[in-house]
Amino acid sequence: MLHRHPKRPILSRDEVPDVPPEIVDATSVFNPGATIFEDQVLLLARVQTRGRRTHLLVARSDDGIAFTLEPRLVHFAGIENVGRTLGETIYHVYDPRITRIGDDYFIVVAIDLDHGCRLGLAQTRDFVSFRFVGLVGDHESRNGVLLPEQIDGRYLLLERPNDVRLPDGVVSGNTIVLSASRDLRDWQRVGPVMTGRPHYWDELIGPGPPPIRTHAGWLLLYHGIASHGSLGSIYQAGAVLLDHQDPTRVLARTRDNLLEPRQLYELVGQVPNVVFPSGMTVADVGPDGMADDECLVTVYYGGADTVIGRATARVGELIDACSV
Ligand code: BMA
Repeated sequence: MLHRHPKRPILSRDEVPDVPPEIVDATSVFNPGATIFEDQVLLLARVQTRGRRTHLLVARSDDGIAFTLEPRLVHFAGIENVGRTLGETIYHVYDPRITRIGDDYFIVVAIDLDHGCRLGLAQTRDFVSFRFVGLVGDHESRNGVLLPEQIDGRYLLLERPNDVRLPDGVVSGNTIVLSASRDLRDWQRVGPVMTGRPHYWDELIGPGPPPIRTHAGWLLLYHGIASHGSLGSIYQAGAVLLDHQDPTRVLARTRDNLLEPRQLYELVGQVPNVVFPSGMTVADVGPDGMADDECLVTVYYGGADTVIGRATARVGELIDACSV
């Protein structure tokens, strides 16, 4: 359904530039945010070092296949205040989802702090300087993405609060919820959108890249986790259609996953058996932000927490897959 590009993966540690002393001989590059910027495909890639530190780097490409990573660490100006205010250390900032609204590019990230994981929001207009806007809500959460449109004057965010403690002690979540804000600072929970399906491929879930507007509703990719106890988990990708005016309403959802770990670089790596869709671009979207069936969706995903893969599908194919 999602067709992998023959250059597999499209980015790996071999292409990560050294940025000494922070990055030297990087371990991995994965889970990128993606957008179109100045007629290029731009990724915000998560780079992990041999010290298990995480940095975000910009990568650009003319064709969406051959990427060059810039030898510069992305810094969200003001993020240090979060640690100071909470009296906690910021350990990692990762898994960015980029949403364009007008001239602004908003980036939702996961932030690992002493007490757990929170969502943060940053903004840029040039991908050179970035401003930290604030934390999203006051609860533990991971995997958040802003919708590309305001509805009734409110910004909307799909997120996956971390409120399930797994038998191994890891805190995760099985429900995607919708939150709303008028100023991007004060967030209110609107309601649940969808939950994981126990015993199947998507027992635990989290939203992927920004949803796209189609005639059938918001088309959202999400990741689903099948847990196999001490043998670990399998991360896969699926899709769901949400009502345009009320995105808490699920209209249709893929029965099966659309992308699962099959290639060696998805099966083997730092965390085996992971495809993690975090970035997406859509070609030929209309001026009203609407993608028709023929529009090509390109997904940039993390493979085994080690590399970046790329897969494509037509909007119509993804809509059809939701309705099976
Ligand atoms: C999730 C996140 C992702 C990661 C995935 C698989 O909980 O931490 O960053 O890709 O696990 O390890």
